[in-house]
Amino acid sequence: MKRWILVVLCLLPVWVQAEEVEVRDAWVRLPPPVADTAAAYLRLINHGGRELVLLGVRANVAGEAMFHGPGMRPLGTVRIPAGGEYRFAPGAAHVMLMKLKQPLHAGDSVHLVLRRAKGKPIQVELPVRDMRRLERP
Ligand SMILES: [Cu+2]
Repeated sequence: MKRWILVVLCLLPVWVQAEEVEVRDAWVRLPPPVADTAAAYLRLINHGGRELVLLGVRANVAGEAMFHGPGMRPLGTVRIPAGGEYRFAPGAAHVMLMKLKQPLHAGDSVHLVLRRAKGKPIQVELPVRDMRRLERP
């Protein structure tokens, strides 16, 4: 019985973090073959009771990554109010992946690490999607 309680306590911090921030609609747009940049999109929903502040981002496939607003304007921090959400979406804010280390292919998986002002970083897996294929009639 005691052992079970211990297991539950060990799992709790991970569970709390997972419940606090929900990630949806996460994907990377397949860039043209010659490009060394790509854009990543995702929705972050803050179910927690306090503001979520993101200070930066890293990606396994990119030498550099940062938050961009519309028109490629760098965003220092991203703030998501308690109970609110933030959308990185085409035509709006996005996560800019720069200095790509390798060519991306549709179906590849990209790993993002979002650094928070407080608490553990948020880890996200994003599939690479070829929008040209989807937009074709
Ligand atoms: Cu950009």
